[in-house]
Amino acid sequence: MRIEAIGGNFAHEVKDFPLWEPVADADAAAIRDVFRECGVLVFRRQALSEGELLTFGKMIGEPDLYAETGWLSTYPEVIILSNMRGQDGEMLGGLANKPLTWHTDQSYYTTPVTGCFLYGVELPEEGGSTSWASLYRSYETLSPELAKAVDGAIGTFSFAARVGTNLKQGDNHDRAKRLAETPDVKHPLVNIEPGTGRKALYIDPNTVTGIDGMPQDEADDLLDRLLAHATQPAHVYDHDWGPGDLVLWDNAVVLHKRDGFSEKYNRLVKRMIINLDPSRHIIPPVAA
Ligand SMILES: O=C(O)CCC(=O)C(=O)O
Repeated sequence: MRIEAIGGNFAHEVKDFPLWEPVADADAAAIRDVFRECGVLVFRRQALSEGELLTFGKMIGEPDLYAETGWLSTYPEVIILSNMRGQDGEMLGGLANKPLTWHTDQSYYTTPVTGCFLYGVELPEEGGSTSWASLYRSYETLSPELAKAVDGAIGTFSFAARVGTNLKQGDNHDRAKRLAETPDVKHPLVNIEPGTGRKALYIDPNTVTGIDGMPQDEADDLLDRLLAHATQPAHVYDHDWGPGDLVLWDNAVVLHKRDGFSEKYNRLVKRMIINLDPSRHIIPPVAA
């Protein structure tokens, strides 16, 4: 096994490592260590059953269940993202072919499940790439002025803002229930990794609606500047998917986005969320 930074980027690739074979404890520990430091790990050209995906998830942390009950696959921990329909005409999974702008998952929960991976099964010829931006690098390269503005700042993270509160006719009961069950939550905009003391920015465009004690126009301006800084090319890894690629990331220390793709192509990826060890990873805390 070799673990290398991809093109000098923050993301790393684990090479020559078939995940369908039993993983030695020392290799598993090395993988967890690099993942903890860099936040995005790539394994290319794997051929994994859902049972093997679950075994991989358990090597990283504790796989968890999704709120989106309509996107489930065979194993309850595995969901499908796809624009394809099954033989019954129903969508096979979620998110279809639309572009997804920069975001981080579950920031609107009091205790986000931060580990996540995608496993590519069928990919479009064009489009559908996924990108990740390092929030460690972003914090470490902030100008003194931005660092001063963000250190100690508390943001409001809103599920309602993220999904839109206007329920339309045809929206299912699950969506109304989730909106009712998910009030706004406050998290610090800078979090500290418990083991190393390293700091990471924590922002989520379209979800952070304000900053405590700051007028709305100033907060909006600060959030825009932080996003522009965080997503500049030097902080971003773009993944051009091939079948069998597995990309693991930590939502507490990276943002991600996806390019849209034409409806004429099929795309199917499998996804799992994983609780990471809170003594070794940032779990965004609730701010008072
Ligand atoms: O489909 C992708 O590549 C990314 C999906 C995504 O952004 C998400 O599931 O949060």
